[in-house]
Amino acid sequence: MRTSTRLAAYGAALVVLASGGYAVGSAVGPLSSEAGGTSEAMSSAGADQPGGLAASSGGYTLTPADPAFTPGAAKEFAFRVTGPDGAAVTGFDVEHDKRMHLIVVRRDTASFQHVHPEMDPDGTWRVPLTLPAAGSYRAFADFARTGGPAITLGVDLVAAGSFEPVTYQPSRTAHVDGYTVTLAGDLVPGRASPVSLTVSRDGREVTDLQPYLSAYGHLVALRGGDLAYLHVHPDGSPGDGRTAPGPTVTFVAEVPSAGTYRLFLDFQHGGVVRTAAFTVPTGPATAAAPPAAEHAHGH
Ligand SMILES: [Cu+2]
Repeated sequence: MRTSTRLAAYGAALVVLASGGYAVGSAVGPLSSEAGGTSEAMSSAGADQPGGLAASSGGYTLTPADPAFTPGAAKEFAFRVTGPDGAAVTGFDVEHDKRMHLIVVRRDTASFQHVHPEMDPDGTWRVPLTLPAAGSYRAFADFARTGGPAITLGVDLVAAGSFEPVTYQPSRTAHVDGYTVTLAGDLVPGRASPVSLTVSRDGREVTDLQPYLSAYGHLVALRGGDLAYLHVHPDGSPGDGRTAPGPTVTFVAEVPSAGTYRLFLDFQHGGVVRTAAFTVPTGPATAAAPPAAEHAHGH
């Protein structure tokens, strides 16, 4: 009983957040103080507004065939993207090696998946997907229509059942499968901020990372509170003569507002893609962004 009460309370909070996110995405309704930064970012650079807050943006709409899952049970997840004319879009550009990137995160960010669906000729995308545990999830479709701008649309998925939301304290070190990944650099709101991630295993720096999605790492940043999805660009690419296969991979992130962000780094080594997760509060907006090579914090 206690669990279901907690779940109900958390669900109510999610509804508030979700509707707030929708208001931001569609630029209507009262804006909370937290949404102010987003509004500012929107008006100054509409194309750079955070993605993923709405199922529909710029005339494009993401529609899942069935958003309901059974926890732990694999199923084929299918969805379409319809365009301004209402028809399913079938022409997509390749970005980071793929025409469609699907990121699926539990709303508390305790679970993160990055998969690449395949498209049927009629524009239906399909991918095997398992929601590992009960909870409300956000699915982000990151794509560009042929010749069009990059767009990220988001929809909620659900795996029915009780769950306890996880909270995260700030952390710049991640441990995954015997690897340690440390993050250096500050996220400064409104400013292109270099972020460096250094990978080691058993105390030794890893210098033979393998390219994954045309880079030595793929980084996704999500804003705490509303899961705004932020594009993060790798600084350099394999084979450009200045980018080494580890131990350090550098990205440039521009976050739209102060807050705490969850960062997920996908990296490939030994033929396996692993994900390292970080929890990073933004640095003071008045401070100059430190060079990436400096360790801003002694963690
Ligand atoms: Cu992808």
